[in-house]
Amino acid sequence: MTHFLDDLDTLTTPRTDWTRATAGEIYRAPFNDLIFAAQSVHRRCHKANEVQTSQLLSIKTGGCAEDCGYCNQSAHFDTGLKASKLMPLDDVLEAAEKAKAGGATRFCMGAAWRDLKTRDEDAICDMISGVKAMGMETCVTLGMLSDGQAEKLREAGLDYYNHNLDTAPEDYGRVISTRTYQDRIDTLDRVRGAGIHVCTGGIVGMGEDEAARIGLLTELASMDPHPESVPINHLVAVPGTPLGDSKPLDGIDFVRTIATARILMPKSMVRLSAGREGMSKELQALCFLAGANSIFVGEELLTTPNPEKHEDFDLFKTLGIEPMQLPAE
Ligand code: SAM
Ligand code: DTB
Ligand code: SF4
Repeated sequence: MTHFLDDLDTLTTPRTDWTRATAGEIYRAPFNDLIFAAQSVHRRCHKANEVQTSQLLSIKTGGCAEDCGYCNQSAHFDTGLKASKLMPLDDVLEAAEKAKAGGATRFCMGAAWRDLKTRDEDAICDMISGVKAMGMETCVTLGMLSDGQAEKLREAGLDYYNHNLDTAPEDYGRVISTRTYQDRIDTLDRVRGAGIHVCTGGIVGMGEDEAARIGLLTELASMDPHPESVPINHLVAVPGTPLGDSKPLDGIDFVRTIATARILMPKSMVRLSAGREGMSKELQALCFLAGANSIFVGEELLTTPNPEKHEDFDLFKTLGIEPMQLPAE
């Protein structure tokens, strides 16, 4: 009988009825079988040698009311980060122009907010429509949304909303206490309901166990439809945060996480997100082989370092990877 990891016709059809048991079987498969299956799925559903590039900008930094244990922007922890107010529109648009000139195709604006306040909606919509007018894809991550807000953002030209599940439901309380897993799912439902592409994923390397990584991936792959974009972040451990002295996840386990995401959500973009600064070229190459096909470019993520752009484009060249281009305007 054919092993299910060899049945590519079935694997490349997205399904939302994954169980943790099957996801665990995939995650724990012999490494070569796992990578071969993930790469086979990948090249049936995506261009084999193409990677999408997004660039982040922190439009409002620090002083956040939430207590996410990984985050240096929470007002609950003393990390020495300087908080700032919402950035003026012109500065945001200038940064987006630079990102576009540097080759990024999507501009993702992040704010250290618990939720989007009515008073900030117009300023955010102006940023979205300004970036959209440059011909870039737009993404924002602003915390929780309430009824009607997602529609407003969509009308301004928003393509993607990022809001992460972060970890498995049973691990969540260890990391965050100020909002629930269900709050996150409610925001994602509002985003989906407004016709905005969903970008949601999580963080590994937070001291979670393997079951929690498999649980997170199963939650993501149970969303119907699957999120269009799935960021897999490795924790950027920041001293002063509760998770600041977490031990990095073993590289092979990290690659297993990426490969399992690729197989569970064959058509989604899987983003090798935060944490690349600490990764070797070889580890990143294995992640691309395992099906990652998106990265953040630019020397800063939101508040922490990311590889220099020229290093990333050199790596692409070494690997024969083409950065994804936007369709001609
Ligand atoms: N405040 C909003 C929120 O939490 O939804 C938007 C910005 S928040 C920084 C976006 C995401 O970045 C978080 O959900 C988390 O998954 C990720 N993140 C934050 N700090 C991180 C860190 N130190 N390492 C890795 N990922 C991190
Ligand atoms: C996501 O999943 N990763 C990005 C983006 N969505 C907003 C954020 C990573 C943040 C890393 C820590 C920092 O630079 O502040
Ligand atoms: Fe605030 Fe977002 Fe950081 Fe949580 S992850 S503390 S919500 S900025």
